[in-house]
Amino acid sequence: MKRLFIAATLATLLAHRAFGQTGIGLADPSTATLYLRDSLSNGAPDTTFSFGAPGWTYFAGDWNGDGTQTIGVYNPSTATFYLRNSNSAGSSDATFTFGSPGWKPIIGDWNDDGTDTIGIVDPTTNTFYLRNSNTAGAPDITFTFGAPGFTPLAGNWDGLGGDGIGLYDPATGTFYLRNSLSSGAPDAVFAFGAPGWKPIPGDWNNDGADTIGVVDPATGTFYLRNSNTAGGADITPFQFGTGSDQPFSFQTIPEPSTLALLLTSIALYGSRRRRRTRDC
Ligand SMILES: [Ca+2]
Ligand SMILES: [Ca+2]
Ligand SMILES: [Ca+2]
Ligand SMILES: [Ca+2]
Repeated sequence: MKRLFIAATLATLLAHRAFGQTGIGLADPSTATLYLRDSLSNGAPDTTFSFGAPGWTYFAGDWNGDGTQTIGVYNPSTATFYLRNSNSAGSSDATFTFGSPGWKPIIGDWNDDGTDTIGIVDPTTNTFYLRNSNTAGAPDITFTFGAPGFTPLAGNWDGLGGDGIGLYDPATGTFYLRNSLSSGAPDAVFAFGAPGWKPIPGDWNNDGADTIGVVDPATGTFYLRNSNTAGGADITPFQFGTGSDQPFSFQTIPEPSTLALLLTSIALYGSRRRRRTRDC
């Protein structure tokens, strides 16, 4: 009975785990200023700070595996990554080169160990070079995917294992998502948004699966969807920034681990038993 109750509670918690929180960030490429908002709605930034330099490429990742994602930046002229473990101004906690000047950075948990690490895409050949450590060194995974000219993406599209990769064609607003870190056909192909809009993947409903979003650069309006299919926005479209900034998502409150969920279900069982004992 006890085991059954814990299993049922754990299954319910896992199926509806909406405990974490995903925020959105904008980097102003002209001033190297970051604007972070903790909720997916209209409003002012919750955090504003400077990091990096004008013209660099911004993203967020969980560099230290503590469940929250913080800022990183890539200098495309020197192929240098600068990663920081808090969302504040200050020096980088890790600085190293990876790839070649002009290549495009992507971030993901390639080996599903809870820590996000770096990747780089050669835009002339669409070769992906992924590394499982945030240090200089040889890539751990190398493959080609898609056609040059597309924007590379990463995310846990199926909510299983680690992150997969993707491409966004800005000319047509089409996403090409693949769950495996290898060459091959995409697992999902669909259009979302309009040509010229900016892609922003994220786990908007905190269920462990990353899904797509787009930003209209003319208005700064975010359209976020909870499944990797064509359709409308699931979250009421909201405006943040001017549309000229670089958008990215970040986990601001971590999702609980399966162990934490198990402990919660045991605690719930204990409190239910105590209640029943009192009622008798
Ligand atoms: Ca972290
Ligand atoms: Ca990892
Ligand atoms: Ca996956
Ligand atoms: Ca999700």
